[in-house]
Amino acid sequence: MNSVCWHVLGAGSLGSLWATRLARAGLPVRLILRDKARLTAYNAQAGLAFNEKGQRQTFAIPAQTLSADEPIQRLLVACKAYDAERAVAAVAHRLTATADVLLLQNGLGSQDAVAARIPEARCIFVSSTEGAYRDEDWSVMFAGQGSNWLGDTQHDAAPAWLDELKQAGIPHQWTADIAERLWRKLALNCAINPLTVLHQCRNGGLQAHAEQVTALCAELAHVLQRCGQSGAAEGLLDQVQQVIAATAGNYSSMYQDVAQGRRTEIRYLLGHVCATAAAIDCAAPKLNQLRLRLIEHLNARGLPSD
Ligand code: NAD
Ligand code: KPL
Repeated sequence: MNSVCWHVLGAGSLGSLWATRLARAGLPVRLILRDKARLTAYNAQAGLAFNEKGQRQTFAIPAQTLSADEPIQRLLVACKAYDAERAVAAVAHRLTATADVLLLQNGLGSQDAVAARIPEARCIFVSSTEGAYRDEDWSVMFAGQGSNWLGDTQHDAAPAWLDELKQAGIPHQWTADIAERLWRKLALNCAINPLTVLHQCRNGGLQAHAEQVTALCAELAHVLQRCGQSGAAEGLLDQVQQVIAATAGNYSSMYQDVAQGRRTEIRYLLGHVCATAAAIDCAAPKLNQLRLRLIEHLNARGLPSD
């Protein structure tokens, strides 16, 4: 039987990381690019490059624009959380009646917004702890081993195509509770990333602000418990301290976004926790204050605060 084509929407860091590994395994892949200009630029290259441990391999993955008319059976949405809904809306008419849509976005909020736009499709949420960045256009550096947790909030059964991820060497695990995974990563990101921006430090620099981290974790755990995510609250402070120690020399992704003048995913991280707390009448003064300080910091640098 012929394999179903993987349409990868967004040829950024994670999209390229997935697309090149799928192509390396001989699986059919198509990149979906924003417009004709991007398609022309891509077609002028030999393909998409994958770099790992000093080795570089280029894959001539065919590409198309959002407005191509090829039907989509399996879509990997690999843009930022703030772009996901609009990007999916642009290809919604191309999805088949039984399409699977994988959502790679960090944080929470964008996945439900996308799922509401395409009620017929099976939406699978992914929480990724892999790391990648683009060293130049159309070239991705695999920067950090990790895994991909996949799950579906509507159906428990894992899709048969998970074997293709194995074939492609994409580390993954199916979970019956993807919401807990996403909430836990969100909490971790909320406890670390905004403070690294405000204190202008690497993750390890937060060891000098241990009291602030501890108080924030206590409030995050309280909100998680109140919103029915007790599992994600368990051992949160310990995990945050472990991540701070293990990544002490690194700059958080939000720190890097701000330093490079890029929009952050604040709305889907701190914004989502604060909105959830407000919706259930749960006091979260430290998180709200942190969010306001971060917004002020972003505004002062001319960056969007949503
Ligand atoms: P990125 O900015 O490198 O890539 C996003 C790509 O999507 C860009 O190339 C952008 O041009 C494209 N895009 C946006 N709108 C589009 C549209 N309408 N049509 C076509 N393309 C469009 O982002 P990334 O780092 O790959 O992150 C993607 C998601 O994965 C984020 O939510 C991020 O937090 C999460 N994540 C990233 C990493 C990482 O190491 N990069 C790790 C874990 C999670
Ligand atoms: O995921 C991260 C990020 O920088 O976004 C870590 C390293 C866990 C810090 O929150």
